[in-house]
Parts: sequence; structure tokens; C-alpha cells
Amino acid sequence: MADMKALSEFLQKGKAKDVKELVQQAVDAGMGAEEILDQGLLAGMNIIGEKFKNNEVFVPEVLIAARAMNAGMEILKPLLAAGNMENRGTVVIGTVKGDLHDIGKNLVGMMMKGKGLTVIDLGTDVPPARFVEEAIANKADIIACSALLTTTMKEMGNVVKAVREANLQDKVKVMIGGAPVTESFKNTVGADSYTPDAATAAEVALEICKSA
Ligand code: B1M
Repeated sequence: MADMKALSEFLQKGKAKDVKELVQQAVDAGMGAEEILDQGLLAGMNIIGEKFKNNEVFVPEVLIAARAMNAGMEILKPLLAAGNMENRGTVVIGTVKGDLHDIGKNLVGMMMKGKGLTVIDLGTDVPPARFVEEAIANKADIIACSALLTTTMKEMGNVVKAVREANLQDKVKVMIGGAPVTESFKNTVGADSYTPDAATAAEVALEICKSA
């Protein structure tokens, strides 16, 4: 039986080629795609998430681990789609209108994928109406907004308003974050959650989806 501990370790070290090979070996040995995802890839990504939160690893290590995760996912994706894997939840993510910073947003998206959530990335400079349209189109549980500028963070309040105007507040939770954002700002704009880093954002997103 393929070694899931080794798979998790290769992922943490960002060894994309080895990850791909081990995933293929596991599939060939008859292991289920969901099992490989949970015990190998997601297990490794969870450890990276924890280490990132504790400043034991930094942005470059997370990016290479995510690249290795994607290499493994290339093999698993068609199998997961064919096997009706339970959807753990859907997140529509983007950087708010007027803001082009996307490094933090990308990390948040990667960590959320690492929790097994479906992530729809709208990119940067996303107007409030687009967040809502995509949340409806994809039956999302969460709209996740990132902002890096004090001049653009107010757009998060407009996203909350747009969600309320569409009468979606009971179905879609708004998560916010980014360097200038705080818990007190979250309370001011009425968002559902503020998290300070990507790993915590992914943990909270999974909790929200579980309780939806
Ligand atoms: Co810009 N920039 N920038 N910039 N830039 C900052 C943010 C700034 C603090 C630099 C400074 O002056 N010291 C400053 C903002 C000042 C302010 O508003 N208070 C600034 C400025 C002023 C600008 C321009 C206006 C500069 C100009 O043109 N005059 C301009 C604005 C363009 C625009 O957006 N319209 C601009 C442009 C750029 C670049 C394009 C050159 C580039 C962005 C490239 C890119 O993203 N593709 C850039 C960069 C790289 C930065 C700095 C240097 C780094 C940002 C970054 O990626 N950090 C930044 C200074 C700094 O932070 N040291 C700066 C790493 C990243 C991992 O952290 O995004 O905070 P961060 O994400 C964290 C958490 O915040 C959290 O998780 C991540 C990690 O765990 N998080 C979330 C993020 N989103 C979350 C969402 C969540 C939860 C957590 O829930 C949904």
C-alpha cells in the first residue's frame, strides 16, 4: 500500500514530481482518491498551514507546497469528479474593487483548497455585485474578500450590503481579511468573520461550511 506519510512529507517539501509519482502509485495500488486526498495531500497541507501560522515556514514554502498539491490533484481530480465526492463547501474569493494585491488572497485560496473546499477565484478588482452574482451562480457558502489598501477596505462593507440587498445573508457568509483589516473593522461593516492569516481563514471557512 502506498505510503501516505511519505506523500504528506513530499508535499510539505514541495517535491511536486515525487508527489505526482506517489499519488499515481497509490491510485494504481487501488487506493481511493478521497483517501489519498485526505491522508496524503490534505494532511501535508494542514501541517504547512499550521507551520505558516506559527511562522515556522513562510510564503515561498507555502507556494511550493501548493504547487506540489496541484501536481497531485491533476491525477486525483478526474477520479474525484467521477466518484461523486461529497462537496465540503464552496467559496467565492477575490480582492475587492480598486485593489490589485493578490498574493495574500492566493494563499488564502490555496489553504482553503487544502481543506478540500471548492474555491472559485474571481481575481482582483472585484466589484460587490460580481461577488454576489458568482455566489449565486455557484451556490457558494462563503464570499471571501481580501483588501490590502486602507482606501479599498471600505468595499468590504459594500459587499456585505450587496449580500443583504440580494437577501442572501442567511445562505452566504462574508469573510474578510488582509493587512489593514481588523476585528473591529469587521464589526463596523457587519461581515461574518475576520481572520488574520490564510491558515486561520481556511479553518474558519471549513467550520462555516460544516455548520451550513
Ligand atoms: Co502595494 N501597498 N501598492 N503593491 N504592497 C502595500 C499594501 C503597502 C502597505 C506598502 C507600503 O506603503 N508600506 C501600501 C498600502 C498602504 C495603505 O493602504 N495603508 C501599498 C500601496 C500604497 C500600493 C500602491 C497604491 C502603490 C502606488 O501605486 N502608489 C499600489 C496600489 C495598486 C492597487 O492595488 N490599486 C500598490 C501596488 C503594489 C504592487 C502591484 C507593486 C504589488 C502587488 C503585487 C501582487 O499582489 N500581485 C504590491 C505589493 C507586493 C505590496 C507589499 C509590498 C506586499 C503585499 C503582500 O503581498 N504581502 C505591501 C507592503 C507589505 O505588506 N509589506 C504593499 C504578502 C502577503 C502574503 O500578505 O496580502 O497581507 P497579505 O496577506 C496575508 C494576510 O493579510 C491574510 O493572509 C495572508 C497571509 O497569511 N489575508 C487574509 C489576506 N487576505 C485575506 C483574506 C481573508 C483572511 C486573511 O479572508 C477572506
